[in-house]
Amino acid sequence: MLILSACTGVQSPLAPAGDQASALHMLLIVMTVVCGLVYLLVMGGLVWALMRARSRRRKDEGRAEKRVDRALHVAAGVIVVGLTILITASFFADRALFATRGQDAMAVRVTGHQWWWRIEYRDPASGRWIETANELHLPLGRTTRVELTSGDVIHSFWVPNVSGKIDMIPGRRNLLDLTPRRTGWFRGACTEFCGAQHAHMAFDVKVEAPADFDLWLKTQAAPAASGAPVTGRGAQLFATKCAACHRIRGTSATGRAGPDLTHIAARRSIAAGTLPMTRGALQGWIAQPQALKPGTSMPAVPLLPADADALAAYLARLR
Ligand code: HEC
Ligand SMILES: [Cu+2]
Repeated sequence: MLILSACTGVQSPLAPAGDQASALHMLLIVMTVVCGLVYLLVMGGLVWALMRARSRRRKDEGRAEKRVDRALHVAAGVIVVGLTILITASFFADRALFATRGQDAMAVRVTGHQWWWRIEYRDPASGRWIETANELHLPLGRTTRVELTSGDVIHSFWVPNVSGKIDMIPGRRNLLDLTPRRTGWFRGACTEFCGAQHAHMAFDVKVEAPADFDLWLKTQAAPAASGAPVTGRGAQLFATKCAACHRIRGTSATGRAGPDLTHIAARRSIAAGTLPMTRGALQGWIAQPQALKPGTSMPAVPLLPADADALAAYLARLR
């Protein structure tokens, strides 16, 4: 099972790609080795004792008692040494997790919702918050401080390759520092059972070079209108049927109940990692979200197939 869980490496604490995950990985190895050795020692001792007991039964009571005494001393020694190693390793791992806490870091807010992620970046230029959803971008080698909370029930935020996990609790702000050291796509997930579609509450994580990240953030900060035509049938339908829940900056759609769709087509997946980002998947999602993710807060809006297609075509242009 361990091998299977690590074989792709996009969602695995066994393939660390960040400072915090490396510290936890080291702790995991130390704990496995120490506990493994203790286990082997205990089992070996047991087998040895059974064999001795069988070969010389009740031969010499005094010597047997002495042997038991010696074995107990060895066991006590193993426990003291083992626990000292574990405590030391856990102390240093813990320090590594909070090593960046006093430093300046990029601020990102992530809010858990049943069953998607609202993600907001602080624009370094204007100080404004830029909203997106379900996809977290991180600049390589820089520390990002994620401020976590929830809009409904308790969720938990975990990107196993980059850092440890921490709960998202309504009315509380929890902080988690992420310092990635390897570029690429990773997968994050909700790790606190939060309702029927908990398993469909994942997000994509992209670690990229700082220059690429800055470019991405600039694109995200811009309204949709600057890059894509926001007129036509799809745009009209959106304004009447979807704008109450979704925002597309640069248009009249300002709803906040669902994900910000300003640059939806630039994302890698739809509905918190449920479907890949393609025009066909968009159309399927718009036509029947309840069939793909039963219980989701997005209702099935009655639409003609041609209308769902026009909406998908419109959204697919919002890069
Ligand atoms: C009652 C509010 C509501 C209405 C109306 C609504 N949506 Fe949604 N929408 C949501 C919510 C909530 C989600 C997140 C669902 C999830 O992932 O579980 C969502 C998700 C989406 C997504 C995926 C976004 C992402 O980041 O993955 C798309 C695309 C979308 N909606 C399009 C539409 C379109 C097009 C319409 C109009 C036909 C529409 N929605 C109407 C609430 C709504
Ligand atoms: Cu959740």
